[in-house]
Amino acid sequence: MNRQVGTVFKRMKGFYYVDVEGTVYLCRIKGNLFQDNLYGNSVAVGDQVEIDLDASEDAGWIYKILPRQSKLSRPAREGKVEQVLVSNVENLLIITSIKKPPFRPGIVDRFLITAQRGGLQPFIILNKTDLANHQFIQENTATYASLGYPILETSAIEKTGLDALKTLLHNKTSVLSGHSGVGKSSLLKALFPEWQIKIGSISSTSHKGKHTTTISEMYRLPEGGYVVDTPGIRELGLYQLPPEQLDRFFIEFETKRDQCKFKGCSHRHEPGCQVQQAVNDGEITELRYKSYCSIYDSLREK
Ligand SMILES: Nc1nc2c(ncn2[C@@H]2O[C@H](COP(=O)(O)OP(=O)(O)OP(=O)(O)O)[C@@H](O)[C@H]2O)c(=O)[nH]1
Ligand SMILES: [Mg+2]
Ligand SMILES: [Zn+2]
Repeated sequence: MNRQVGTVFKRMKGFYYVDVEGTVYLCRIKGNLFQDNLYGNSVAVGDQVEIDLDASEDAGWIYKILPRQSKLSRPAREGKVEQVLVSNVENLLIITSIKKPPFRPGIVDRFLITAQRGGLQPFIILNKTDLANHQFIQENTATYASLGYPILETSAIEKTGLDALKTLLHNKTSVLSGHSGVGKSSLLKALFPEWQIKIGSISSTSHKGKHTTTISEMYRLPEGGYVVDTPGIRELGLYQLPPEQLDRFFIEFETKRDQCKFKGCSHRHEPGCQVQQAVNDGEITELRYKSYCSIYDSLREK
């Protein structure tokens, strides 16, 4: 038997494409790999896997996933299982657009939480800056900039911000994620025009994307590093996050949350809440507080 270790860079039609030092093997999963965990995780793009090669030596079987260093994940099957979208990447590029589709802070906050839980370094990429003026862009990004999250403004159409994006990707493994139609694939195509990447269009009525990218795929960067393009996501659930732990993921709550009058304060209705006080004082933005409340409610419903 010929055993090898490789990286999953694509999954298509039941096959996992595993790269072993530059050679690609089409692999299937050994039937008993997930037997203890029937609804459990599957193999994700980015996974390091051990494979057995067939006698033909161009195909094989995945029989083990090596421990993951990081993961971008969300709940699946009504919250019962964790679905790992991509593993073993260092950077999470949260791709957003300023217009068409509009900037949605709620999903950015969910990505920031997911990055922290999964061991990823988050970057907020604001694309389609050609569609808005400077002031409008500022208004939408000020909160995140003031919290210290790195924000990069780009336009795949006008080719601005691309050098900085390239620098960010250089010699790292990164994943691009976000709603459909924000321009994830367009940004990669603008950087690497020779890559075979499909670009979609935007609905003229809803301004939503059309889910053009349908599978996650990892690409090797010509000057070092890897990047994963992913399908647009509609929403990002938070896997098994107890609502009372949510406040830990809002960095501006950090110095306030232990000063509340009641231990285990939900920062919603309790008197003597220092988080609510900070919102009233303008130290915590309404935007982030509203986002906290809406995520808190969604976690309680679960
Ligand atoms: N005006 C403008 N349009 C852009 C920009 N970047 C992308 N687009 C357009 O947005 C549409 C969607 O682009 P895609 O790159 O397919 O978006 P995506 O995020 O990969 O979408 P999914 O694969 O569906 O998740 C296309 O019509 C692009 O031409 C930009 O910077 N400015
Ligand atoms: Mg795409
Ligand atoms: Zn409180």
